Amino acid sequence: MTPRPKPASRRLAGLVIVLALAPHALQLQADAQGAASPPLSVIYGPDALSREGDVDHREEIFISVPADAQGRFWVRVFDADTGGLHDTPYRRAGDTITAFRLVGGAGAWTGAPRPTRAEDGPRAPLDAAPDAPGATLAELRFGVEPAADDRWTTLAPFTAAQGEIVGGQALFRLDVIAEAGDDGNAFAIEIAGGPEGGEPPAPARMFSYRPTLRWPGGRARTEVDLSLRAGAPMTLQSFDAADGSIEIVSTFDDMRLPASGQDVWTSAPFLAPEGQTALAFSGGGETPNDVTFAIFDETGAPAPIDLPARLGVAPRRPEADAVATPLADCASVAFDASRSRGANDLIFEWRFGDGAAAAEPVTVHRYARPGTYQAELRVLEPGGRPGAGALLRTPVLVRPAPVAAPGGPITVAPGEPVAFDGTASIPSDAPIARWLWSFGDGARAQ
Ligand SMILES: [Ca+2]
Ligand SMILES: [Ca+2]
Repeated sequence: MTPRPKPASRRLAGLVIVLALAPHALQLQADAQGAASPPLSVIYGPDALSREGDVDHREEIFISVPADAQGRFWVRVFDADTGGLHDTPYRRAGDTITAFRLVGGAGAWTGAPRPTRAEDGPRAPLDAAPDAPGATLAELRFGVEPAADDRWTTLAPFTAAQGEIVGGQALFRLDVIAEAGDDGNAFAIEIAGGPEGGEPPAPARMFSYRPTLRWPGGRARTEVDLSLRAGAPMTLQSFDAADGSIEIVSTFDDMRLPASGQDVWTSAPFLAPEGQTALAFSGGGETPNDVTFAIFDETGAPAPIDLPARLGVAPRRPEADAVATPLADCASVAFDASRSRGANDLIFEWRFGDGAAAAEPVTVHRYARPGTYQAELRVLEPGGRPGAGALLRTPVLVRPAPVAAPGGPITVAPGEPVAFDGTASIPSDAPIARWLWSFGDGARAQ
């Protein structure tokens, strides 16, 4: 291993690069986005205890943009420093050095080692991850840096052509490495259209396979989006969630998963739900609380976790209200969801349990065959965020209709009494309770 230069000189080198790449980068101002939300990614120096929640002192964040995107993208980091606001100082506060290294070219994504399942229980020491392949496009280091505290710093620009091209996407890797010290460095990354921010020239996605994230305590919770195949068996493995709450929030359902205790790995199997899905962290024995986690599929491959994390509160779901009323022909049922509550422009979906569906809040459905059906009402607020929907299941019993048998044609003279016999009628699944006759001349009997 080659000896590392002293942190101070590396830091200086980093700032020189900032100046070279972006003349405006040091005219730093905390913008509205930065001021509104604390940074939720976190990394601890190698001398920190593992019960701070960071097992490898390293974050690998992948960036994906369309391979044919024109123009320049800019990687920006909020609160890149360790000190001042947002960070977690320890014994030797201010000794922590964090490197941010943007990597492109062959191997930037495909060559990066993927996390594997750890033994559940107390942490086994993780080997320091070797540097993954790829071409270094930019590298900056930060220690205590008032110029980078509580504000955005521009790391570097890149173009799609500099990435690793896979399936029409250009992929990059941002290695965030805590090289020295024991403090916690909270930060956030964004991909912008210019050195001062703004929309990128094409959609840019960021994801990680085993992020370390924090949540600040109180009612606020930290959420990340997941892209899972509905119904797939998955396993969430978390480390040091300090008995906080971990929930899978999907369009129609919340699923609480067992969280890890302090300084241990815990696995939690679950079935991927349908719809927009997020993972939400809150509560627990530490404030702020930091967790490292990954989600594995049945083959042991890790699923991408979308970044950046966002801060939210538990979503207010609409309330589904479903009434199913059998109609007189026995085969038809009136469905009424009109008393559901939520946004004014609620979207309704009935699934009647026989394969048919309808999109009106009030509707009538005729079943082809008697039987017991599980009707489902989905009520959805527009926008498709996780937690925007409510689902209600209603059993529907469609009874076989009785068959009336009034007897054959009868020829009689006027005034002559006629005997009618309906006893050949076939009951449904219950005895016949009443016979109603109408004789065609206005007279009725029962
Ligand atoms: Ca700071
Ligand atoms: Ca920081």
